[in-house]
Amino acid sequence: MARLVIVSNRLLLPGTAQARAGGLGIAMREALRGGGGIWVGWSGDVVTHPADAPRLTTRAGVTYAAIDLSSKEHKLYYLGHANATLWPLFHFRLGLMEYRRDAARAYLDVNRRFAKIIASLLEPDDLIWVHDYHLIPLGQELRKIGVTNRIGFFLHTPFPPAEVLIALPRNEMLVEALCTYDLIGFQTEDGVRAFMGCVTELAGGLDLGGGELSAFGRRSRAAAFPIGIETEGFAALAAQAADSEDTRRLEESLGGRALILGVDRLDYSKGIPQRFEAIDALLSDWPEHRAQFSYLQIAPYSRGEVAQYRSLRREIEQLAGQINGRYAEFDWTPIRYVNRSFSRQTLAGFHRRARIGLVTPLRDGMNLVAKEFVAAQNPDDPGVLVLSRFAGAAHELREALLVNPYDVDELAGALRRGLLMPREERVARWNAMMAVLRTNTVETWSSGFVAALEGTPPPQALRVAGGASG
Ligand code: ADQ
Repeated sequence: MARLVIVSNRLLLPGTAQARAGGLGIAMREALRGGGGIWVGWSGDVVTHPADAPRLTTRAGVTYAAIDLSSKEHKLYYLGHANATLWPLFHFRLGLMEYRRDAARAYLDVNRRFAKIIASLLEPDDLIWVHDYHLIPLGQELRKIGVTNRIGFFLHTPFPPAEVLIALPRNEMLVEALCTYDLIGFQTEDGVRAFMGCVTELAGGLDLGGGELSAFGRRSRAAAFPIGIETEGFAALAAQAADSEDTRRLEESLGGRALILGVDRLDYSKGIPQRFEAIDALLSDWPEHRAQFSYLQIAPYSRGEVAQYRSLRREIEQLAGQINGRYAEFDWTPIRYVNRSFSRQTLAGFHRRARIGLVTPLRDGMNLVAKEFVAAQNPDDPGVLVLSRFAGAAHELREALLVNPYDVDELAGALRRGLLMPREERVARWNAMMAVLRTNTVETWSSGFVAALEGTPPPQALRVAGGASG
């Protein structure tokens, strides 16, 4: 098998808390399993003069190549174009999108700098796998400096349809950059369809069927690769954590009440204010549920330097205060809102104890928390997943209670239904979802993408005669 070179915005060195925290760290570790590969990315450090060469560390046969950012790059590329322009755009939140030409330029410049560094690490047969919206132009920049390896790209977020993407100035550059990859992976078929729409409507390219496309003088392929979790590993972790000190303390604090649990990064894509409003609606419309449950929302701060995240923080704090003020008793508060993060094991134990997993993003590429909640359940007495229709995970977890997260009353109704659902129904729904998670794991995701990339024709063979688009 060819050597794999993975590139993502953040590089997580093994053994660090963030690498253990889940998500990206686990997915990349899975992709690099077998050893011999390289993972390149931003170290997380912001320095005055970033070095031209990466800092290399080798652990268990994998080379980690860390690149620092300057404070200007951090501000304009990372906080600016990636997280204040592309993140809201890709989550269909045009009202929150900011655009600055200097940030767009810095985004391209950082991708160009990454490309030069990566080119110096490559061997001829390496497969290059680029991750996420921060690095869309990377493949094109690698091609410009003569890299002829196969290059694949995977987008962890949703991809917006052409009518939304056109709000981005110079959107055709983004579409062209994506078309430069030999394989473009999305979380769902919706993502593939939206991208194909952009290729044909905005770039004059051709949809050749079966995910094949022709645009900007070359051919390439787009496909869905829904990301999964380490299903059996997470289930085992949750079973162990059932007796942990943290789970016991949580149990005692609940005093026999049902637990509704939300676990997210504090991000406006996750729909947290709507969840709080749904708790308000549930308590006001069905007073018999008062003091019968506790809703624990775990949401550590993220991207605090971006203005939209600071105002979200204020909004949620106010809502929690108002709702708790309205319904709390001297020995009960409906909402426990916690801004710190917890270890994977502690979270696994909390998921297992929860009667309801409340996962209601307004838009989400996949949402691994939904999958972790299901995997963590006790097979004999599982909880109920209340899941947004607009999370990628809703395409696979059809037996969840699927809701429109904007409809607070529908959400409140689903919470009530979950609280009252008989055990047999919970078991039947859980079995169906768990069967899907046992089939689609993080391992099948990673090996599926790599096999598909290896199966693409060599890049040199893909030029379309004449070089014209379409
Ligand atoms: P995220 O938006 O970060 O990821 P998500 O998939 O829900 O969202 O979570 C990633 C991981 O972070 C999970 O393993 C989860 O356990 C962990 N996590 C989340 N909240 C946490 C908390 N409060 N404390 C500790 N750990 C927490 C992006 C996309 C998603 C996509 C993933 C993977 O936005 O749509 O599912 O990448 O492709």
